[in-house]
Amino acid sequence: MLIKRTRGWEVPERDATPESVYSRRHVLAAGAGLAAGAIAGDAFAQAPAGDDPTAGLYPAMRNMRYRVERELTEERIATTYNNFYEFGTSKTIWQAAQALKIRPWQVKIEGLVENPRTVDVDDIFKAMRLEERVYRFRCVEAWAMTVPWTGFPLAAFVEWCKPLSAAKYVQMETFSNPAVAPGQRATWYPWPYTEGLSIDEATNELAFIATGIYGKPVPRQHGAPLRLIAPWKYGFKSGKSLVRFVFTDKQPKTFWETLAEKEYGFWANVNPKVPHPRWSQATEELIGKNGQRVPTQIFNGYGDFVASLYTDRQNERLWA
Ligand SMILES: Nc1nc2c(c(=O)[nH]1)N[C@H]1C(S)=C(S)[C@@H](COP(=O)(O)O)O[C@H]1N2
Ligand SMILES: [Mo]
Repeated sequence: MLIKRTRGWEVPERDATPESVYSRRHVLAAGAGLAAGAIAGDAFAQAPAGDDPTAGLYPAMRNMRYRVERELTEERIATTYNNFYEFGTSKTIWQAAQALKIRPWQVKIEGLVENPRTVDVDDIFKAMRLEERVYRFRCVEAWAMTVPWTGFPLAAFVEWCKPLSAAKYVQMETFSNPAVAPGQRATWYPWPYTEGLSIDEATNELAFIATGIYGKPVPRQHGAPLRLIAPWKYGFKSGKSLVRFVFTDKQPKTFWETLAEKEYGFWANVNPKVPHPRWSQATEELIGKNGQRVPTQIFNGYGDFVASLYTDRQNERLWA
């Protein structure tokens, strides 16, 4: 990662090498694909972000507590290779996702909370302090990326929601609008996309609500205007474009669990030793690195932060 290191626990994002510079160097170093890269980059630059009223909040300060030994994934790779079934089942949904309207955007806070309410996403922005964190991200399909997310700790948001002590889980739901999301017209899927964490997971310092990426508002294909990032779990846990948080005493039934219970469980922590029923999880492909594979790490390398969450849950299916 080509960042100028300073002492202290945070550096302003403007001190980091701009991703565009980094990408160009990387392409040059690779000695191939410069023209194609430039064209893809230009196409990306035209993706609308100008209508986002939070644009002025970026870049936010980088929190250096979360260090990653890997190089950042190139922006044009991460932003054009996505899973967002609401817009189609291929990886190239980024253009289709531009149809999503991100204002007005209302968020419901429901269930076991002091005051169930509906808030405007911009009220959440007013209440939360944004920071940047570089995290590894691992899809259950055995590809991985390393990206700088901007957002706020889910723990701060949970506190703001004022859950009752009876709340043991937080369920998170994606928007529902088949008119703009053609994937939601496929009625065999259990829409809306639903995910969830236990309260102790949700208040672990790693759990993060991302509102930005690469020092800009998060584009629609990555889950604008706000999406979960739980970096120690397989990517499907990190629901996008969230509209509803339900605090509950029951483990929520999730989208992928409902579709294929034997393949995707509730806990879904990353583990190289527990294969998916149809493929190995021992290694992962770093996207945008010419097919380079590296060993998978338990808890995606975040065991120091999260392993203790599971010491009393050894009888559960923790790994996928
Ligand atoms: N609403 C919703 N959230 C979702 C998905 C989805 O299809 N719909 N896909 C998940 C999966 S499988 C992955 S790997 C990540 C991908 O995030 P990215 O496209 O921002 O890299 O989003 C997760 N969140
Ligand atoms: Mo995924």
